[in-house]
Amino acid sequence: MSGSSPPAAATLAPRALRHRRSARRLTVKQRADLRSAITAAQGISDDRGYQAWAGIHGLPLPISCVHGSELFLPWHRAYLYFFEKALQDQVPGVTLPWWDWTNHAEGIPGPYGTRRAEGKTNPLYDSPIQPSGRNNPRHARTVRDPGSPGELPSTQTVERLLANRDYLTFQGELENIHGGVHVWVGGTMGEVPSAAYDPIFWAHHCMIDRLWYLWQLRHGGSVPASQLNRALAPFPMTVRDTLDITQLGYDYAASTAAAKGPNG
Ligand SMILES: [Cu+2]
Repeated sequence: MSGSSPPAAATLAPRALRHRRSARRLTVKQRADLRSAITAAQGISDDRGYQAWAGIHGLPLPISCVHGSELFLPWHRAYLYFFEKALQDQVPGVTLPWWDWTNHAEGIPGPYGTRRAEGKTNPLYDSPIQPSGRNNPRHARTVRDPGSPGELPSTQTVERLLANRDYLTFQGELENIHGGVHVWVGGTMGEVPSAAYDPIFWAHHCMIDRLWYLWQLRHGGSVPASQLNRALAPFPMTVRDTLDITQLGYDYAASTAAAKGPNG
């Protein structure tokens, strides 16, 4: 964690909510802002930069991400929160979009799918991988090998998921669905040690975070009391700090959040 990291969310005064939007529905300006923020973060070689943020998840060691545990959703919520703040330090107001992979009309969403955008290299298409972050020493950049869009999780799968009342059951099922999408993207995304270097990692996890939020809206669900004070290292947050996204200063775009449905 950077020495200049913001304080824990619980100590921050409430402020205007920023909306995270579907990657497919970004305006031209929102796309451009996102590309600018990622490009700027890629240009920073210290711990505020893209490579350092991607490296927190996996390589270089320690591998901090939490999978297969009760902390899967809270840990990744904290991770996205601080990464988004790092992007906002570069381009004020920018937010992470989510990839609605239940829309089978396309696989990789448009802003992430082309090598070039607006006449320049598209920083959402791929990313360098710092030498210490390479799972395979020969892989200096992220690659993808996506399946066909129809193999992605369906709206019915998401509906069944959201119907779970029990938090831990819900979380376990969501993590499984999430893992399938990592494998679907393939290449770098298919390997935990390097997955977060692929720019689409953040849009995928934003969708996971949004599904947790939709579940929270539907079930008013909290997590088991025994979980609340667990720390989410290396982030200065506990599980409790992650439960209310409006306290964290963001929301999912109103039209879709209000529908409480899976369609972004
Ligand atoms: Cu993941």
